[in-house]
Amino acid sequence: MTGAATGANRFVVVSNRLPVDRASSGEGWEASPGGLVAALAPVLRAHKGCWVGWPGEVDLKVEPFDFEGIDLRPVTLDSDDYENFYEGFSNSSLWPLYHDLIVAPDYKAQWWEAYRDVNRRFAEAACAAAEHGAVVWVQDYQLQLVPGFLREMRPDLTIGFFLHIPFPAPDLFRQLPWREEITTGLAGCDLIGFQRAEDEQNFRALVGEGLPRSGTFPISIDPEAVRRGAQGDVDKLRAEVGNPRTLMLGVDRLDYTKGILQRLLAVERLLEQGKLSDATFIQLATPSRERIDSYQETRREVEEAVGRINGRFGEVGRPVVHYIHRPVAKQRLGVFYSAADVMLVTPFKDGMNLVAKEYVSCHPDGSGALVLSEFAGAAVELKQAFLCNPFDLESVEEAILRAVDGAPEAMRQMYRQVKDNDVDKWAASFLEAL
Ligand code: ADQ
Repeated sequence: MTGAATGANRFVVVSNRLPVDRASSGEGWEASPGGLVAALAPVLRAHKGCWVGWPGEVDLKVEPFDFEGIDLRPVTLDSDDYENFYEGFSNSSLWPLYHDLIVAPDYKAQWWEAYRDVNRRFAEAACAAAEHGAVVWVQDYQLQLVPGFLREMRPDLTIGFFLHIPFPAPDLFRQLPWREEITTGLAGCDLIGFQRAEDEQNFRALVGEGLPRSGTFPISIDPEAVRRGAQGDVDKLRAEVGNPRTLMLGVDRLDYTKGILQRLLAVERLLEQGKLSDATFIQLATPSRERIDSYQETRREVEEAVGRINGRFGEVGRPVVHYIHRPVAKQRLGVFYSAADVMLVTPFKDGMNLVAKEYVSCHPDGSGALVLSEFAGAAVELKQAFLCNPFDLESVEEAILRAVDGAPEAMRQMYRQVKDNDVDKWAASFLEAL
């Protein structure tokens, strides 16, 4: 299938979502919050680059357009694609499998076929954008077949792939009925990047040495940008929740991998035992993948626990848990991070977890404390956190109790870590290796 259309761009990023959302006014587009755009925008502008991805609304057909100097190439997904490729194979087969079966994956041939078709369309769109000899950087688990298709269609390209989520142990991966097709698809790239050395080892155990080359490139954030958002009124927020001695915070997509229920249960047990006094917990949980059963189940469990804990331990006008199930504006997140004495990041499994790094970046002065699951990729770099095992509630309780007293030196060390290893450095090191 060589001879596919050749475009005019020297650098092409391909990801499931374009880095823009429809403006809230309904007119035009606005940058979607996220470090990936911030990290790649300068490279894209400097190298006449473009971005291929889905604009985020089903059936939306949009012509390529320029957004702040970046050429965006929309790929249309219809409602069948959304159901089978996105909700189905990507998020009901691959997502649970790659997160070590926290819920059981479903494997359906119809989903797989949609995944293959949609991946082919993304590859075609990338080909149409890429000039001869261009560099194409494909992102994440939704697009693992794209490198293989690109290699077939356009042997002239240099192809990179980065996996944002964990790569499972070989024995788990082998469950996948289309395991050969996935590894063959990935093997189409020149360089594959992982968040942790363990993910890379899991992949190597399947494909052996040789091609493609691989590496570990832990993703990061732009700490300055997160802190700029922290300018709002921290004292006001604390006053709004009754000026507790300890303000605890959780910030997640509402996803079963994130261990939101487990941290609520740990807090509940501490309250039961009278070990946590004058503490308030704010949980921000942005809605996610809401049509999938396991997500609905997780939401029910979380909301039941919030209600129960407030019923048992709250007072009129003074709940113990404040729970927001709506997206919170990025600028406002910094205020929450800055105000929180203890940040609870307790995923069962997480590729990296940028929330942990965002929190640390709002505490350069050593204030605050981070409770962090040892199963988050971030635990490799943020070693000074209060590490815990979310499968063992006692370990979460202990970590919370220790965190209540603060950890100035640990916070300062982690701040330096994040500052010295920001998202620019991540992108630059991957692209240099490529
Ligand atoms: P996610 O699973 O989405 O990302 P995470 O890394 O924490 O998880 O990134 C979430 C982003 O969304 C953060 O920038 C955060 O600020 C924002 N966010 C989360 N909850 C929010 C809320 N309630 N309101 C507003 N904003 C919220 C996947 C992988 C991760 C990996 C990243 C990047 O699962 O392991 O770190 O990609 O590679």
